Amino acid sequence: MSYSEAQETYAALGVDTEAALKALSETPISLHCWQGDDVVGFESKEPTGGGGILATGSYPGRARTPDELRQDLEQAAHLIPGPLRLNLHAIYAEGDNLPERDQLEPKHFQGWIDWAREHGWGLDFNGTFFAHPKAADGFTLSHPDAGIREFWINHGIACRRIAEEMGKQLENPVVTNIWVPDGYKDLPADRAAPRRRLEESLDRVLAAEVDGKWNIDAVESKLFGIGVESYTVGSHEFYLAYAVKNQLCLCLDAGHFHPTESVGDKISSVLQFVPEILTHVSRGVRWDSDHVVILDDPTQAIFEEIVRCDALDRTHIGLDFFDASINRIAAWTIGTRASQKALLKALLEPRKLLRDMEGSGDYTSRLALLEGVKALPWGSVWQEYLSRCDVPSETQWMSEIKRYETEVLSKR
Ligand code: RNT
Ligand code: ZN
Repeated sequence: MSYSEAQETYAALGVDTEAALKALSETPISLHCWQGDDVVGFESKEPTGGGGILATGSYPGRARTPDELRQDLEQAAHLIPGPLRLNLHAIYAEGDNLPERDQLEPKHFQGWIDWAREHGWGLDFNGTFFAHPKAADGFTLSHPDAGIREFWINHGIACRRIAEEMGKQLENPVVTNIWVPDGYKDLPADRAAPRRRLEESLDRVLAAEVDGKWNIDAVESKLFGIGVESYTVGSHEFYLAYAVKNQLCLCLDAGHFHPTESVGDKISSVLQFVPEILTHVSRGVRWDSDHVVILDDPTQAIFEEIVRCDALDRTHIGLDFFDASINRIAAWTIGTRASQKALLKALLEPRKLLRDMEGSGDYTSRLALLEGVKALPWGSVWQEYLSRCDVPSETQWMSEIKRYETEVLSKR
């Protein structure tokens, strides 16, 4: 179906496809740098791992240097429509003599800042509270040892200052997300003490004066991780309460809840009490496996709820998956385009009609229409967007990946 026919079909349901395309084109997606190198970073040459974060697979072509990672991101950007941001972790600092993580400074990220400016991307940031000797026994900000806590507190502060400088230079605020792996493999005898220490440490990280105009603080909970099956200090309840109390941005990672929980359903609740949310769009298969995002029902529900809550301006959309068993640039492309398709479909929903049906108690029509919209020609609207953004269609972009694989990745 042509775009103009699709436009008419939607118009008959009260949906303006041009308004949907405009909203889509104004919504940046934050690409997570760590899909490009299996969450290794540039501190040392060898993958360090830890914190229960595990990229599995050995597909050739992993980016090993900042330049390789930037080259790969530029390739991905040719295949992804619309505005992008780059989500960096502290372990992606650049330089020959990098200091310890508590001493990192903006200058160690200047290469990224310059690259982002040149390409018109915004930046986001994360402290790296894993893959480090001081995280080896499974605790960081909630560690019983005050000295180790101090190290991680100073790391958190350093990261917020780096983010502030990134934001200032790019004139575009940076979301700094805090996720810590802290927890016990087996049943704790004291669940409260580590949580009290985590709160104290976070209070200290956030007490450091950083301009809220350029740095937005976010916190991310988790249900469990590998080796931390019985108890996670930073649970959902902990961070939800902490974010509400301190009016922080709350990060919702799609893989960090019980598999039968709907992350989409949480959005309207938390937005009532926190100023902003950050999504980590991800796909857990049986557990928090961080598979590449696809256009599935849980992903659709997340974007539907953001749009239904009219909360695009209070939502930072970030991705969080890492698959080392397939082409990493294709993984970025598949996951980002899937998120954008979900967003577009949400924007094309005949909201008014559905709400009128609901308001009048006609739940039969509501269900019929919710099911009916699945067969509407949203694919034609998506194709129109791809053409306008000068990005290859769904069946064409993989040939670019194959070419890049032959010309670049296979030579690494
Ligand atoms: C881990 C969290 C966290 C990380 C990244 C690398 O379970 O989801 O967001 O994936 O910070
Ligand atoms: Zn996450």
